[in-house]
Amino acid sequence: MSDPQVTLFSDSKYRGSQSTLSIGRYATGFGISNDALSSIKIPDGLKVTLCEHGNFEGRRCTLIRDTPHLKGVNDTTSSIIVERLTTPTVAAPDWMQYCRRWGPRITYKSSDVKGSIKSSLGGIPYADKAVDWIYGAIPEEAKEENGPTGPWMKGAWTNDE
Ligand SMILES: [Ca+2]
Repeated sequence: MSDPQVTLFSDSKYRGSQSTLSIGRYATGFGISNDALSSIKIPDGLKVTLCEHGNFEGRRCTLIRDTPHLKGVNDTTSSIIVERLTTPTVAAPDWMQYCRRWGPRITYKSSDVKGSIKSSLGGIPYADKAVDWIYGAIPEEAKEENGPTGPWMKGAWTNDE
């Protein structure tokens, strides 16, 4: 069997300059420019870890299949690990490809949220108290974008590169 390789592309949809990598650790360079990686082809059985900084530092994103748009981690990769998947590929669920916390992220200010609840209540008596009560009832997780969301789901990145 030939050595499986991943292919990196500087543009989305497998365009731009490209580079192929075998299994290994690429601490400082991987054939295309630093902070340029935009799409990647990954054959079955390989796992690719993209790292935000050189020497595998910074935040990481793990991918196990072809990814035409890196979205939240677009143009941020500075080092890469290519390794064999140790679990059967067929068992790998979609949520493997999540990359929350790296890339753009929206945080809502509690004062803004309260303000919009207040305006939707239209100035009823005791609105301030009602808003505090309603806001207090919202679970913490809902007040911030904290959950894992795959790059496919993320609409924040619209450009190709
Ligand atoms: Ca790019």
